[in-house]
Amino acid sequence: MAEQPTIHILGAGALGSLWAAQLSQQNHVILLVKPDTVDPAQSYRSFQFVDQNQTSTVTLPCEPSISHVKEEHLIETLLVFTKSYDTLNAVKQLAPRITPLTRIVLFQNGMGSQQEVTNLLPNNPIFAASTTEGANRPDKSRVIYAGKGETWLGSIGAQQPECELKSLSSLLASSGLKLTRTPDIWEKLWLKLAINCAINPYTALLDCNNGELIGQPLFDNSITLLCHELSQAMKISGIEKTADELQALVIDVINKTANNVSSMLQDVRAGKQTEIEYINGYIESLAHTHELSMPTNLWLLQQVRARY
Ligand code: KPL
Repeated sequence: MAEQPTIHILGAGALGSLWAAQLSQQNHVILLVKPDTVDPAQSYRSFQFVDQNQTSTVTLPCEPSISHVKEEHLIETLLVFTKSYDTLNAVKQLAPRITPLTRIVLFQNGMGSQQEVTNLLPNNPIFAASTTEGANRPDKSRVIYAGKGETWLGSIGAQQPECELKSLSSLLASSGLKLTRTPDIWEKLWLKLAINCAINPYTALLDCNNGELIGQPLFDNSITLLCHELSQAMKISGIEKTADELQALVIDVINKTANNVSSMLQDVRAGKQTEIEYINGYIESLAHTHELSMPTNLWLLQQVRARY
């Protein structure tokens, strides 16, 4: 029997655990976890995986996410689900196990962490994924697959032959999750970024679900201005979307995710650091570099910085 491919997963939060559970049905999946949580005598992790009304127990081997010595076990495929602000350091800490052939897939929200990793490892095959899969982790022992979505995958690192992307996408598709290859992953990342810029900070400041934004004066009075700024930022980055198109997209996502608590509001409520610097913060750094003024975005950024 052919040996199963090995996939390492860094960042076993809700989304990382969803992919780990799904991929482990046909692959050898190893979780990379904080070293102080790996017991050398019992290096396995278990969690309950709830998919619709079915609950199963998933048990996976784990290894420390920090490596000081050149390991025998080099990493072939690394899926990274850490928060955007942790990603660069998390990848650096695995450096002794990463070779120029290690392929890395980044699932981060926002923008900036992708460039940080491609700058760190300019010769590696690096890919980014943009996903609408919904999962949550009410506690460490339970992962709930809350809403089926879709994932787009594309290359962002050193130029790769098309067969590399094909082979990676068939490996990831063995999860059973819906996966689409795209030659234009940056555009997908940018659209997701714009949506996150236009929903997440408002929900954090107003402490409300996505669907409750419409009708709030703060949102209603500034969303058009913000969409103009976001359209300008996208144009600088080579992506043409009018402010009207962006605003229609934002309203559509708000309606489709009306009952969602945005990831930023979830972080705020859990007392965790938010990803604001990789969302509205990225837009502000672009505005700064190009000597442009994007006052609505800057105001949202400053308010979130000041409050959380
Ligand atoms: O991606 C999201 C997030 O919460 O980060 C949206 C699209 C806003 C859905 O909640």
